[in-house]
Amino acid sequence: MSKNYDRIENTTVWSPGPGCHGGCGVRVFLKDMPDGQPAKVVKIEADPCHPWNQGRTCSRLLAYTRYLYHPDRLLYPMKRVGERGEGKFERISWDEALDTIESKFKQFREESGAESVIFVQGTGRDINAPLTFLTYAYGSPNLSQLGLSGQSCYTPRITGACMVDGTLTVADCSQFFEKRYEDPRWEVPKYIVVWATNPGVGCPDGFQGHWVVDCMKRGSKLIVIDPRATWFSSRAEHFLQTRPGSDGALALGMLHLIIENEWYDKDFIDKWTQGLPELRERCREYSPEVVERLTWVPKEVLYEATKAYATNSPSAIHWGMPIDMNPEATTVAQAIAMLWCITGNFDVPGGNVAARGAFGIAMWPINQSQVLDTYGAEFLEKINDKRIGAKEFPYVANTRLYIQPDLAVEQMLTGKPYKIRGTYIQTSNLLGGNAADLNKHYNALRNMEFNVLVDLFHNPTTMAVADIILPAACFTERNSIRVWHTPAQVIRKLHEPLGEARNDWEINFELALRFDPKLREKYTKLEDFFDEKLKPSGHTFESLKAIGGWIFEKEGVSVPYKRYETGLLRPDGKPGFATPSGKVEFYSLNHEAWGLDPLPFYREPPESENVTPELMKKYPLVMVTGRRSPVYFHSEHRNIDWLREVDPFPIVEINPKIAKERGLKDGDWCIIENDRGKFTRKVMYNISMNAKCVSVPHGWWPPEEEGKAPHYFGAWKYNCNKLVLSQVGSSSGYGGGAYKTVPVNVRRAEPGEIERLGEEIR
Ligand SMILES: Nc1nc2c(c(=O)[nH]1)N[C@H]1C(S)=C(S)[C@@H](COP(=O)(O)OP(=O)(O)OC[C@H]3O[C@@H](n4cnc5c(=O)[nH]c(N)nc54)[C@H](O)[C@@H]3O)O[C@H]1N2
Ligand SMILES: Nc1nc2c(c(=O)[nH]1)N[C@H]1C(S)=C(S)[C@@H](COP(=O)(O)OP(=O)(O)OC[C@H]3O[C@@H](n4cnc5c(=O)[nH]c(N)nc54)[C@H](O)[C@@H]3O)O[C@H]1N2
Ligand code: SF4
Ligand SMILES: [Mo]
Repeated sequence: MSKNYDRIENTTVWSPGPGCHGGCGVRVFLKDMPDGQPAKVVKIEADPCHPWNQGRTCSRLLAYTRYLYHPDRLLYPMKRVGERGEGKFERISWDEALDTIESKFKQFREESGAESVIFVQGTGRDINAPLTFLTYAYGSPNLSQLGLSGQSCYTPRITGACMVDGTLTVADCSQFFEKRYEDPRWEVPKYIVVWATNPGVGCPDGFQGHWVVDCMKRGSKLIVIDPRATWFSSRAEHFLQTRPGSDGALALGMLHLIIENEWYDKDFIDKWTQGLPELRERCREYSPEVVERLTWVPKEVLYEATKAYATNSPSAIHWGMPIDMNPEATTVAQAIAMLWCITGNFDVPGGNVAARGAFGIAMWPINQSQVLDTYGAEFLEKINDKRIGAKEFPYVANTRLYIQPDLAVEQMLTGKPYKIRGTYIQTSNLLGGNAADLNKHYNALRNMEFNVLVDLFHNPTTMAVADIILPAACFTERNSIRVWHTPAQVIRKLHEPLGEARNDWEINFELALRFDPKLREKYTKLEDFFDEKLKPSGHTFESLKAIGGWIFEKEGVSVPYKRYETGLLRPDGKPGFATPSGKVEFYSLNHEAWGLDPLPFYREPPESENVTPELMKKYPLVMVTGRRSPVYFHSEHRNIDWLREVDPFPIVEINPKIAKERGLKDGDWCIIENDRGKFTRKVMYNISMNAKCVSVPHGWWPPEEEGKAPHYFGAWKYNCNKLVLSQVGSSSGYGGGAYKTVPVNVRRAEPGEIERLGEEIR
């Protein structure tokens, strides 16, 4: 058979299309086309020589050609010509689109200040750097993942853990070394705690699930903490089947057992930590009996699992986003970070290693001190003055640069303390799956004078609120760089984009130069910016491309281990940790200074059996939303035929016992409801589900349904977020989006009820 491609090129993926937190090295099979047409991608596969994924990848990547060449892709800039919701858009030129955005946003800036525009991203695809660049060039303090209640994805874990050990860590699966498992410096973790994550399905947060499997093949045993059975739990030595939202109590219970049984690392504690006596006192409130009641984990199971983790070094914990959706999530993150510190598993081979970008490269300023370095004190002061939530919440004011999203949506509705007039939304589908409290976000966005959306397909958000839509490019259509931990990698453009789609980076770069002309003195083209960032690696964009596209740091900040001994963890270069005391803080001096509890503690979910027992009588089941599907990324990919075939329906996973009690058979369409609303799902029996919980995947809006108002592709029929609270869930300002602990009832649908569901937009 003759081959249907002309050449194979290598590059790195970081969405679009698979929908990912990125990193895979891939091989792209290209066919050159006649008459100057863009080369065609005929096939794609994982690169077996790339150290990150070593030939492994996901189904969404393998279906890439169905995404890139999908007939519904947005290929030209468009403006709305009918009423919002009518679905009438007209093609316009890039010049007209960018001129309109420039003049509207400049008008808002002059009349109401730059803070009157909120810049919105979804999860961390290749978007954090370009959006931050644009936001600050325009001058707005309001950078956000609007809709994501409590900023409850990674931010609470990162910021909470920083209070303890001053950094972000990940389970050590040898990913910081080019030779990976063969590197003699690395050790196999004896235990890996898989805590509130299912990494095989989603490779979340730059961590690949197959790395855990690789460690298991080399001897690692598992401890899994999850309310649901998963592939990993079925292979675990200890499976702690928890009550959703109770991870804080569990972590404190583990700390209590470790301290009382002296299963800790005494040398490390004496030399490098402070606050153990205070922590010990606090943990006494979390006896095994109390923890069993709060978490549903039998105390014997708790004891054995804790002992296994604490007395077998090295061992590692890898955690997932449901931690962020716990009430008071930053303090839950604190407690878990204390576990890897107290047991001496911090920055040791096979433990939890400090995760640094290769060569110390930071693509965008993440925290206050980096803003200070990049933009200066005056700018930092200015944005802190107006940033939504900075006055109310110490973490918003002092740690990461995102606003408090639950306050932001209120402000969009009330105009208090100042009016928000527009949004720039890039990589987020708020109404199709992201935002808690769907109706509230719908009304807030409709209340804006001008919304810009940058996306690849129409979705409920573009339909309901977009005034201008800009078409974004797929990953083989664009240049970029990725330095999320290691290695430093280039993403290379392999063919011209389809239609007039553009790289998000190029779009934002051009707008940024229009809003801040001074930037033109520094950069003439986007690659100048990339070269500036890559400088510490000794490479330019082109030279890194020429050597194969990726490079590891040989020695320096991103190379483990025990960097607290060598001064690589602190900005001043002194040994120790980047905390106020320079030590691991079991008692947080930052918290003390900010008026927060210096010690970790547990809070109940806002609606739960112990807080709102009356409500639980009416809605006795806990809906845990958002477990990931291997073939979808959030609200994407329902239109990709190869993927949809695998997971065709919006389902609810339910224990057959409680389904039968409600007269529901496997495959029936049911109603799921609480006082905030109702939606429908197809019943799927799952005998491993706890009989008090149901599991509902999020992000469902079938693209084949009607897009215009009031249908919005069925968003109001299937979107579970109608029932999710949007309210501040943490005294720090970050965490506590109550997506995993929603009281509901499940019942049979009345005749005609499902058809009417789309009509109750309020
Ligand atoms: N009920 C419930 N809701 C949840 C969650 C949950 O667990 N339960 N999880 C929450 C979490 S953790 C997160 S992070 C959010 C995620 O929320 P979002 O990131 O908003 O997720 P998506 O629904 O994938 O929306 C992304 C949109 O951007 C487009 N897009 C994808 N890549 C690009 C790109 O590179 N450039 C541009 N311009 N557009 C792109 C896609 O077509 C899509 O329309 O959802 C949250 N929502
Ligand atoms: N295929 C695919 N991959 C993805 C995504 C996607 O949409 N699709 N989304 C990406 C994004 S933005 C994120 S944030 C990550 C999320 O990925 P993860 O961090 O892995 O989080 P989840 O998939 O929400 O949940 C993982 C497990 O936690 C369990 N869980 C639910 N609630 C609780 C709880 O309260 N406590 C405990 N201990 N466990 C709980 C769930 O049952 C599930 O098995 O995935 C990323 N990767
Ligand atoms: S496996 Fe993960 S990083 Fe690799 S292409 Fe798929 S989603 Fe992206
Ligand atoms: Mo996320």
